[in-house]
Amino acid sequence: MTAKPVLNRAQFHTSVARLRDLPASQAEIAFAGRSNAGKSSAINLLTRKNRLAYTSKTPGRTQLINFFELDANVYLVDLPGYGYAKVPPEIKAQWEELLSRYLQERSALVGMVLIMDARHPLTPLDQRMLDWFLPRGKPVHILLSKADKLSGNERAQTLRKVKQAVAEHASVSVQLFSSLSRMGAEEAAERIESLLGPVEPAEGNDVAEVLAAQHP
Ligand SMILES: Nc1nc2c(ncn2[C@@H]2O[C@H](COP(=O)(O)OP(=O)(O)O)[C@@H](O)[C@H]2O)c(=O)[nH]1
Ligand SMILES: [Mg+2]
Repeated sequence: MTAKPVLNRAQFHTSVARLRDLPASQAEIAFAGRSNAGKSSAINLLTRKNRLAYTSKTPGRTQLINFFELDANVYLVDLPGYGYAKVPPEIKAQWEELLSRYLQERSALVGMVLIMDARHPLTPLDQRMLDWFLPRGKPVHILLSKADKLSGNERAQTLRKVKQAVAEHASVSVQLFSSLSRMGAEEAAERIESLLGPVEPAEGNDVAEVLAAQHP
């Protein structure tokens, strides 16, 4: 059993393109979001590593699942961005297969951070990510990103609207966030660290691993 994982220990571990290449993991938290929503910027800010996740003005390039190790067998997972208009249908189909199966089946996945541009929250593809993951009953923490681009009034309205939209799901929490102004950074880091720790062995682990974790 590890101590509580800390985001600023993040180190690049591996990138995978196929589910069968996923690394062994005890617990992981996945960051998801539309291309250009500010996911890489959020990961960089929260881990306090400026170039950990690649930040780009050209959206939609990353089709890989990137693993950043926070602690032994504990990962922050950067999922491929979605919603990029110019993606061909076969790539969209691959995306759907990869993301839906990862979200529905990955036993080590303890929670999801969903990054949505506060100016365009809950797009149909964001909704699909929720539809895939919410049935598992595990926590989802929504970051309404680029909140610096909204006025104080707009921020309050957007937060209220999104909270209302997800109110029926007790496992979902929502906050305002800005990588530029660092608004909400501390709240987000605390929430994510608490989702990850103390780390319970993943269901579906080999019984030997579970016993080893309980009796090191
Ligand atoms: N104003 C503002 N711009 C941001 C913020 N976060 C990201 N951006 C910009 O939005 C663009 C996409 O950000 P990126 O982190 O690469 O998004 P990703 O595609 O979701 O990984 C970049 O030009 C960033 O500089 C933010 O909090 N505020
Ligand atoms: Mg990115």
